[in-house]
Amino acid sequence: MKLAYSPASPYVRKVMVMLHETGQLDDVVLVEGSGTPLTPNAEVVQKNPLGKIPALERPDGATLYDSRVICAFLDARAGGKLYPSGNRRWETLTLEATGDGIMDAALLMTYEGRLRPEELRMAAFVDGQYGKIESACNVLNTRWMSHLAGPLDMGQVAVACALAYVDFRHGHRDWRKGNDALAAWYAEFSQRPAMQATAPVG
Ligand code: 99T
Repeated sequence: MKLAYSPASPYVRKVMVMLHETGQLDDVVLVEGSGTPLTPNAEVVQKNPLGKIPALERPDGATLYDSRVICAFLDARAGGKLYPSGNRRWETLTLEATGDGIMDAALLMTYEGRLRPEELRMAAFVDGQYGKIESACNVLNTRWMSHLAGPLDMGQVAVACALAYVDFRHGHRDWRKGNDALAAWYAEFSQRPAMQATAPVG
């Protein structure tokens, strides 16, 4: 299988962690696929009309996107390891959506700073996006610690990849402040070999 990839993308990182944790790394060839809304990657657009990565081309030629679909596919292929059954499944999916939402807000902040000319940038928009991250971190810290402390699942992976991306692109914003339990969980989770092997670069 071919994975359209960038070492800076937290969405791609979710897929990479899934591949590491389920022993499927050797089944995938990585193909650089970076692009932005201003400079779309033509090869990626052929596979995913939205021009976004990750996109996973399967052996039969069909391409899967986005990261949630790819992770669900890879998990099923591995025999169902990182999406539990029962009630915990819905919690895991909600936690994954929370991690992805943090990524979405952080990526909009990145694009505002990198793609928009300085005179057109809107500080209130960036602050509004960071407000979503603060609010999500606060809820993770107060309501989700018991789930985060449980057996490995894709919700935890998404949250860890999201927090790492906030550090990577917006390190001057201190999401740890007032979120001691979340910060301690993240510090420990980041030590997993799959997380260490996929730290963002770019
Ligand atoms: O928006 C574009 O045109 C290109 N952007 C992307 O491909 C980003 C790369 S993160 N990926 C997504 O937005 C995927 C979102 C989707 N919902 C999913 O797969 O879950 C690049 C980060 C960086 O370089 O800072």
